[in-house]
Amino acid sequence: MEIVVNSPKVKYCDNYIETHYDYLYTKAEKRGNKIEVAPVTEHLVIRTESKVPRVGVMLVGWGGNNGSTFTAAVLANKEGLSWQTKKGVQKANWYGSVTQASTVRLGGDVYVPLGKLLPTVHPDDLVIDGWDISSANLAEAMERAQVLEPGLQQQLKAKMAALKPRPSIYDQDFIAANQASRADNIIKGTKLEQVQKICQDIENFKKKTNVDKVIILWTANTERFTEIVDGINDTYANLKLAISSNHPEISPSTLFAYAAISMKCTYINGSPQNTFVPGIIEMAEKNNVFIAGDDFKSGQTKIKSVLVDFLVSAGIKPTSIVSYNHLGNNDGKNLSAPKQFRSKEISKSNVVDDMVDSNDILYKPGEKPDHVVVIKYVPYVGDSKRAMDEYTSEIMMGGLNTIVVHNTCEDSLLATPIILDLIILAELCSRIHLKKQGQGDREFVGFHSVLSLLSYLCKAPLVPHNTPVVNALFRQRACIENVMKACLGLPPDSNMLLEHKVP
Ligand code: NAI
Ligand code: DG6
Repeated sequence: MEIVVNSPKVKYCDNYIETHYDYLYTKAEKRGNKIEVAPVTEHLVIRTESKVPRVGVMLVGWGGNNGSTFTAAVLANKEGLSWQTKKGVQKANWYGSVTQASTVRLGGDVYVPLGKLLPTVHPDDLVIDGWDISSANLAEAMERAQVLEPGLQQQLKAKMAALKPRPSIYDQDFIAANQASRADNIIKGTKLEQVQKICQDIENFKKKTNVDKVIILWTANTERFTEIVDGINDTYANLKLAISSNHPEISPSTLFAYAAISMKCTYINGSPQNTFVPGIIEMAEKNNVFIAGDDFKSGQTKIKSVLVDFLVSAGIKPTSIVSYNHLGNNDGKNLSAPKQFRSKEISKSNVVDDMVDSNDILYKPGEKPDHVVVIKYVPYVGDSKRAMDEYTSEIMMGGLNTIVVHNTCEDSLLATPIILDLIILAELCSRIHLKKQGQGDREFVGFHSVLSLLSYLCKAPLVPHNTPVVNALFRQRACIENVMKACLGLPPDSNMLLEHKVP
């Protein structure tokens, strides 16, 4: 179905859609006892390139549960596969993907798939490649992951067996020691040589497949946090020197991000570690390359960022949030090591800050709910993660409200559609350019290198320096939807429905 906007402010040109868009927002400032507020209108011209490029995706950690499940899901959907389960026949789908399986209200009761609002890459057209420290081919990786039904694995086996991860950068100091046994596919050499090899791999993939753009996404094991060291990774120039001198505090993921940016490829971090040290952020900004992350927001955190938003905006005060997880996949094994667990603990713990800070009736300055995160490795449950949360909140007159949630989530089946959305939306963002109206010949500019628009998909959203972090899920989703609507000259859905309320 085609969406055609009838408006004098929207032009469909050969190569792009152009809109003259009035961006309305409110400026508010506290001055002593007074709050000064003013509505602001910015008159923008927004151009969205309409030609969808051929996109290549290179996954770091390709042979893991997410990497193999993502690859299998792309193939299964492309080929329209179905397989027998004890409940009947199951067909491949993209449930859990906002771009493929969620809709947006245009007007009245007309809804369209979010991913169809603007021209976006079709999942079937993605070309996939990647790296892994384990040499298993993708069929072996899929079997090892124990995520997909045997009837589907069987049908995919031959195609998946032909896919083999490229050797990768392994540094025992950054992932858990318990991963050593699978590390048989490694790039040797100095850090500079390793970066050069990754750049050659990207170049080789581009040439081999003839893709127009390559997006690189880390779905490898969680690393420990990197120390931010003055003179080493604090600036782009220092990082460059530190790589040349083989400094030990530069992580494999930072080397991947460095290589990706130098090859002008968008780099997305699906794990919690601080790959994006200040030197990488500066490098991305200077090179005008997108970076996004951190850590896929899949199950427990997604619910948390809805529930706490609901409680705080209902005037109820969450005072204690306790989150237990147990899981038995290789991610859980890696996270059973203290330093890698710490990275995940940090990422999972800061996810309610913006909601708490928004309500000074409930919380004094600096006051936060107690928030505890526990993760345990229980091999038997495999990829079926169990997440148990207890939310205790103060209600009226000293009363207490306790909500307990038990969430059994097949981890990689939740993460895979998020990987797809990150790729599709990051690519779309690279085709959107804006300028203020009346700026004549002035160049259009793209979004900031730190692509905060992808916050919806990330537990610990990375945002440009000195800009707000939004964790509340529906605000994050509204951002994606409304930016896409703006590209079509359509207003955000205000939900006022005044057209039905005034006679
Ligand atoms: P996994 O352990 O099954 O896969 C990770 C893969 O990365 C393994 O095949 C491993 O050999 C490989 N690897 C490790 N270091 C590497 C390196 N330096 N270069 C290349 N490959 C490397 O884990 P899974 O379940 O696929 O998760 C991947 C990452 O995504 C983890 O960091 C996890 O914390 C994160 N994540 C997963 C979510 C989920 O719901 N599945 C949600 C949020 C984040
Ligand atoms: C333990 O929680 C393992 C983690 O890798 C999670 O499965 C993953 O980070 C998903 O977390 P969440 O909170 O988004 O469900």
